[in-house]
Order: sequence, then structure tokens, then C-alpha cells
Amino acid sequence: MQYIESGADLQQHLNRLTNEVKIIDIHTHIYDTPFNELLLWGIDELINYHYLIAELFRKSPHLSPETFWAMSKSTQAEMIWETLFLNHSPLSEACRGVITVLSQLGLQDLRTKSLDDIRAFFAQKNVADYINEVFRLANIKTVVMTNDPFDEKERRVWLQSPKIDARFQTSLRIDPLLMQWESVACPQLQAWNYQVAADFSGNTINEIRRFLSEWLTRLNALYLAVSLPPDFTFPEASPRGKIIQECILPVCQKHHVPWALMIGVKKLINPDLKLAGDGVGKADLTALETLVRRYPQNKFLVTLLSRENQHELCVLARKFNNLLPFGCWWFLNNPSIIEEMTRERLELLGLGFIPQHSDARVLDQLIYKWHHSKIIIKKILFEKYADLLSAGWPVTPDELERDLQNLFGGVFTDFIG
Ligand code: HDL
Ligand code: ZN
Repeated sequence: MQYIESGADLQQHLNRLTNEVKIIDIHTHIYDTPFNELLLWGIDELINYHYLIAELFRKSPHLSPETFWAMSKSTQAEMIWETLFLNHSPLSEACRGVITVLSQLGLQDLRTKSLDDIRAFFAQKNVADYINEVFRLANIKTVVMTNDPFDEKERRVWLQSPKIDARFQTSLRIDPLLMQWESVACPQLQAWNYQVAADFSGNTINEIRRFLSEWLTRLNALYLAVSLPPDFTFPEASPRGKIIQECILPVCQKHHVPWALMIGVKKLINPDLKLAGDGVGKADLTALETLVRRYPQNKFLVTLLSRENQHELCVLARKFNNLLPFGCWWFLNNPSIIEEMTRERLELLGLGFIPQHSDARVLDQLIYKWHHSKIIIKKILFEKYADLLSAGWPVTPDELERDLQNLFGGVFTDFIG
């Protein structure tokens, strides 16, 4: 049995294995080609990422949202490029991500390149080959899309039974059902001929269950997902509480799919920024604790948006094995916080968590989101395996490979069964 006995060997094996490990990216907003304009890629989409739009407004106190939103996407990109990349060094994580993508794609001497030069580079690519190139560079086995039947552009594609590349797996996202029952979901379900009523009279509960079942089946969804505000409570005498208790939980159980809870978003605290306008709030995890305790037959994939919630999520996961923490979500997807979260998760949960998801909205982002995260995750893994070695427990390269394959996909596939 050949053990790894030195830090230098450990670093070498970790470098190799983190480069080689095939990744299952369990939460993204990217799409396969049948979804047409929903599949975003290329430099103008990269620069128009809502993270960068928020950063643009910080640097442009005299720019009115109306003026910006009236611009074409390419004019917006030129303003962002000028402001965040040329007039200031692109030090933020979202800015650096664009640079990493371009460098990883092989674009040399970036400082000599104009935005139009970069556009010309992308103009030579075709989307099918580019999907292969991005998945290869990021070493992605599969991604899980965020599929939303309440988005008409996406719904109409699903109703044509599209042929989806096997690398694109699915999840059913149903925020309006829990967050906008009376204003959006109920009238929409009625328009789709589900016999539902806002007051839940008649066959409403069964019809909501039918809607969920039909879409879980249509999508062959790996899990059902929802984003919830920091003040989410359960149980709750509200449409949300009723739909969770009588529809979401029983249907997830019947279909043997986890419920992915994404908690902590304060929607549109600055509505002028549109998609870039959401904020964060610390949640009271009593609701989550009640759910995982009361419904041991259900599985819960959980990611929380507040840094201050992360330690208690780890403790909760120690108490309930039907709860699986995942990712460093959104405002947490930064080196300093990924480091802190990965360290405390390894210390409290061993290898029983999903360290990261990309949340990529633009296909190309897979390259930087994973390149940046793997550097940090590898750093912490080195620290922990080195601690284990000095405690007297060397591991073999095969054991290291097994552990990494679990972290970057196996824990997820085991959990969803
Ligand atoms: O609700 C979500 O899935 C979030 O990830 C939002 O899509 C958010 O706008 C985002 O892209 N975060 O990275
Ligand atoms: Zn997301």
C-alpha cells in the first residue's frame, strides 16, 4: 500500500486530482441549445452579468438606471468594460472572472486587446463546439439547469419535448408557487387548466400536486427547488405554508426527489437594478430545523445566502442526515468566504457536503467559477490532509481520488439516490 508520506507528495497528488476530477455542477442557470436565446454565451453576455451591472452603478453615480436599461447590450458592455476594466483595475471576483475566462480560452496579451478584438475572437466560435470547449476546460461531467415552468420562453420549449444533451440535467424551480400564489401562480395554473382556487377550495391541493408531478416527470428533474426570503417560517398559516405541507413535501416524497431550499434572498431591495437588485438577510433556521425533523422521509438540499448562517447550517446537518448543505452561493462565492465555509464544513461534516456549485448564468462562467473555486478548495483540502498526516493517518492516492470524486459529485448522486 503506497501512502502519501510528505507534504510535497500530497500537494502534487492534490494538484493532479483537482485538475482531473469530473465535476457535477448541481445548480446553474445555463441552458442547452434547444432553449435558444436562454442560452447565454460570449463576451457581451459575460460583461453584462448582473454582478458587474451592480458594480458599474457603484462606479457611476451619475448614471441613471433608465439611461442604462435603454442602452443596447453591446453599449452596456462597452460602458462596463470601460468603467470596471479600463478605468479601474478589475479586482472584484466577478471582474477577475471575465479575465480568467479569456485567459483560459487562450486569448493572449489581453491588455493589448480591445473589446472589439475580443468580440472577433468569439465570433469565430459556434455554440455546439463552444459548449464542448467550455465543459472540457472546466472539466464538467454534468450541470443541473434551473428549469422554470412559469417562464413562458422556457415552458414553450418543454412543451415541444426537446432533445436535451445528457450533460444538461434538470431541476424544477417553482418560486411563484410559494412566493406569489395569489398574484401569479394561481391565475397561471388556472390558465393552464388546473382546477385551482386562491382560497384552496375544491380540488386545489390535488391540482397543485398534479402540476408538480407533471413537471417533475416532464423534466425528469433531479430535485425541486425554491428560493426563499430570510424571514421564511414553517409551519405557517399562509398559502406558502399550506402548499409546502400539503403539496411540495408529499410530491417530493412520491417522486423520491430532494427539495432544494435556497434561503436568504431579499428580493429587489433596489428594484432599479433589476436582476442585480437583490439583497441578503440572515435567516432564522428554526423553520429549516422543523422541516428536516418533521419530515425524515424527505431529503433537503440546502444553501443559505448569509455568511452568518453557515456555521449553524453545519450544526443542523450534523443532527439530520436528510439535510445536505451545498455550495457557496452568490454573495458567498468569493475566495475569502469559500475558504472559511469549506474549512468549517470539513471540520464539522468531514466529506459529507457539496463544496460548490457555479450558479453560472452565462455558459462561459463555468470556466472561471470552477477555476477560482478549485484553487481555494484545494488549498483547504491540503491543510486538512496535511493535518491528518501529521496526526498519524496517511492516505493513498486512490483514497484521495475517491474523496475528491465524492466531494465533486458522488455525495450529490448518492443523496439523490
Ligand atoms: O435564485 C437563484 O437561483 C439565484 O442564484 C439568482 O439566480 C441570482 O440572481 C444569481 O444568479 N446568483 O448567483
Ligand atoms: Zn441560482
